[in-house]
Amino acid sequence: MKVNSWNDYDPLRHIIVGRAEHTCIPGWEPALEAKIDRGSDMWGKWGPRPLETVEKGNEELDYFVNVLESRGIRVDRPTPLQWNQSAHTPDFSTQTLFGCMPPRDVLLTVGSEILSAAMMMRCRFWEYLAYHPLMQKYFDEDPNFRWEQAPRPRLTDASYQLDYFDNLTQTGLEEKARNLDFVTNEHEPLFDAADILRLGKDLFCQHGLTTNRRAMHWLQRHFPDHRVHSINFPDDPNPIHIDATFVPLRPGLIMNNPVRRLPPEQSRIFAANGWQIIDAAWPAHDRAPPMCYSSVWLSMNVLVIDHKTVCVEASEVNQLEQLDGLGFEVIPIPFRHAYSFGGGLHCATADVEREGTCEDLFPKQVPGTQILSN
Ligand code: DAV
Repeated sequence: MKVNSWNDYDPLRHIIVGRAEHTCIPGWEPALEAKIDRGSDMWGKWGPRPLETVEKGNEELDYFVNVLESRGIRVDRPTPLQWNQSAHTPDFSTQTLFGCMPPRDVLLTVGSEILSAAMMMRCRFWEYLAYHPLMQKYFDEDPNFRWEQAPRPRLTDASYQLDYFDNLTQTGLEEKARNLDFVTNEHEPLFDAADILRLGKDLFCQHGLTTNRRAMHWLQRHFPDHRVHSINFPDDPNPIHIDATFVPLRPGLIMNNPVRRLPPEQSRIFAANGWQIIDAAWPAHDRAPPMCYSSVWLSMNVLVIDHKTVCVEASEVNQLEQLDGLGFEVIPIPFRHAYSFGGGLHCATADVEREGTCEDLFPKQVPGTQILSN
């Protein structure tokens, strides 16, 4: 086996798929309202998710695994901890942990390296432990595998704006987000791996409430041969992860969420290098499933298997049709029950191996996005 993945579309050989066992709705912590707002059916609840929802989520995850394996892709699964336990560090305590679905949030694969992210939710601080048995195995089997960990954040109250949500209206939230003013601040490097779009030598990071600029500077020093970019989608009031917003489909083609467009000055680098940005299809559903943290735009959270094949949630008929029209073989995967655990088909996975090498896909650099220059 070999750890090697430089993007989200080269032919997939080996992947990790999450598991739903013991998953908890987190108790109160400073940034909780960013994940569970006051209108959510999870507001005020915390603790283990109902067993029947865990079973349904796992059935869909297992079906997804079978489809991937039937295509010759090797699939590994994490080892869930008992997430329904309190946890402590010298700096904070939590009532519960979270889960190991979705792996995409915590594991960032760049070439032969898998890096555990410095996540901003306290309940997710120990989540990387569910992947340790796999990391140990990869370390033993692949002499070139780099098993890495970003600086563990302290996540004291100083990392958050504790009054951020006080009397905050929807318009107020939209305005703050447009001004890049989020519940997390720049006190220490914080990032979720799912905010980082890997395109060969260039890493495009979404600046939002799960990833700050200090993390991008850390990533730039950690990956000195890459170019780290900061991008943002000003119309998204709740920027959590780039993979329901800006999704590469194959070399030269990206789909963008039509209600969260990349501003023109930030899209110049894509145009200058011959990349086309198209609007994603409209979601088939007008609301997310029960007890779900994410928006209806999980419709575009697809898993690309190679330049011609893509997995799409089975009921997302508009997205299926759009990708079919673009020449893809589309594999429908029922996944609405799994959504509630923290995301769609891309979120539910983390790359171990794809074919291909580190390509320079953006030889013409355009001022504006590179973290070192702004
Ligand atoms: O639109 O709720 C979900 C992304 C999950 N990784 C959204 C973003």
